[in-house]
Amino acid sequence: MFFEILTLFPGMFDGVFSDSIIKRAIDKGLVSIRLINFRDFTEDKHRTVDDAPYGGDPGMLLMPEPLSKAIGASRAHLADTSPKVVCLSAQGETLTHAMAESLARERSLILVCGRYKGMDQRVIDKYVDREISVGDYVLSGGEIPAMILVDAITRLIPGVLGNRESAGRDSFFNGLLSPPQYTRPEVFEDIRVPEILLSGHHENIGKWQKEQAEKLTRERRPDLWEEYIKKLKVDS
Ligand code: 9D3
Repeated sequence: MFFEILTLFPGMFDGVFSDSIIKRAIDKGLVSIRLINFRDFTEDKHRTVDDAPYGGDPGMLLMPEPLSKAIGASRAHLADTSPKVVCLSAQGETLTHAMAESLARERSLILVCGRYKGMDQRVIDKYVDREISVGDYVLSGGEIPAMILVDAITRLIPGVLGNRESAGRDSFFNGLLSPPQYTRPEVFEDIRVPEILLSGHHENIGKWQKEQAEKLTRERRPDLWEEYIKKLKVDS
C-alpha cells in the first residue's frame, strides 16, 4: 500500500511511523509512506495556506490552490495505482472496521489532513473521494486521525501481522468486544485468575470466552449487540 499524506505538520508523524507494526510493515516493503507538506505548493513570499471564510464566520480555512496542487502532484506520483483521495474531516463518515477493510484493498491512498476550520468546499467536491472522521469529539486537525487510519489499514494488509497476532481473532472481527484476559501471576492483589482458564479444557475455555464477550457487548455496546444478533439470525 502506498500512502501519501498531505499535511502542514509532517513532523507529527515521525514517532508513530518509526515504531511498532507500521515500521515493520515499511521495512518488509508492504507499506510505503510519503509525507508532503502542502505549504511547499504555495507561491507567495509568506507561503500562505489559509484565508478567511466567505460569509464572515470567524476562524480561517485552508485555501484551495496549495491543496489542489499537492493532490495533483501526489496523483502524478502514484499515477499507475489509481489512488483514492481521503480527507480526514470532522464532517466525514465515522471510521469503522468495515471501512478500514475496504480501504485496505486499495493500492494507494492520498490522505489529506484538514487544519483550522476546514477546507474550501470546492477542493472536496473536485478531488476528494471520501471524507472520514474518527469519532464525535473535536480535535485540532486531521493528523492524528490520519495516523489512526494508517494504523487500522496497515494491520489488515496481508503479511503485516504474524500468525500469532493475526487480525482474524481481533475484536470487531466477529462483531463482539474481547472477553476479559489474564496473564501471570495466578493471584494478583487477592484476585484469582478465573479457574476455567487454568483448566486446560480448550472447548470449555472457548465457550466461557464467548459468553463473556457476549455479556460485555450486550451491556456496553448495544449498537454492536444489535448487529451481532441480526447476523446470527441471517446465518441460521
Ligand atoms: C470549530 C469548528 N467546528 C465546528 C463544530 C468544526 C471543526 C472544524 C475542524 C471541528 C474540528 C476541526 C478539526 N478536526 C479535524 O480536522 C478532524 C477531526 C475531528 O475533529 N474529530 C474527529 N475526527 C476528525 S478527522 C479530522
